[in-house]
Amino acid sequence: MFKRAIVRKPGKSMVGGITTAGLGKPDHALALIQHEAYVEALRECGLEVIVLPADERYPDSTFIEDTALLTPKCAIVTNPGALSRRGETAGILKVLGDFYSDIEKVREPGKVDGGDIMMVGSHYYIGLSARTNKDGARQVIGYLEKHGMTGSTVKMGKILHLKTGVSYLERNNLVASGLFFESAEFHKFNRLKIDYDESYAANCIWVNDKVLVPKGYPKAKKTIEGAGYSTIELDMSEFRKLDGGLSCLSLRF
Ligand code: CIR
Repeated sequence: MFKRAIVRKPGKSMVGGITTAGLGKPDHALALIQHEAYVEALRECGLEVIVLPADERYPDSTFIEDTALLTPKCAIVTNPGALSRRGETAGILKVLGDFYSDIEKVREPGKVDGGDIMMVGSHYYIGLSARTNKDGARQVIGYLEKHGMTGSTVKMGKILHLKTGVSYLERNNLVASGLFFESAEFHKFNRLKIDYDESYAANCIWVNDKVLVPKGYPKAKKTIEGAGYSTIELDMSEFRKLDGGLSCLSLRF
């Protein structure tokens, strides 16, 4: 069970965030409304939500998941793969001191985005993407082992982050789209398939036995509810324009 989440409000500078989506520029005012609904949903799941102010210096800083990995035993601050996002880690480092006595740090030449790390109990799958390299994964696995946990790497195709295509929903259930559904690595899980035309919904989050799903993906919602979860639908249109999904907007711990 999670007790808390850390989020960062989207700043006006988000219109200049990194994107490959081709969906146009996000509307900041609408993004703020969607972000508030997201925070409300986390509260509904019983979490205390720490809301950090917008940081206009970093257009992508609302995607706070990429800056750290928060485990029950230690926090690991990442070294984000995109140069324009490197400075985001200083902000999270300050906040984590209130909650963790053991804070580790990924260092050059290691690169890691938190969106590439999926927690399954005390094991962490780390996707090797354009944002996360082998050295970064090696450092994360070293820190995990130091604190009695484990990690392994996952090869990936052309997809932004590991959790863009696969999400663990506890109780052995894993939603997966595309190649991840076939991946031998994940055969041991009860795999819930997300169709290609709804692949954005493969990024969803389990929060204390509810699942937050993006609005507008009815087949995915039905599949997840069919596995026994109650869902909360959230409109993510403005974050999707920046390649961001539900998991990216918070650090849950
Ligand atoms: C980026 O490209 O870094 C942002 N525009 C989107 C980050 C999404 N984060 C995530 O999936 N964890």
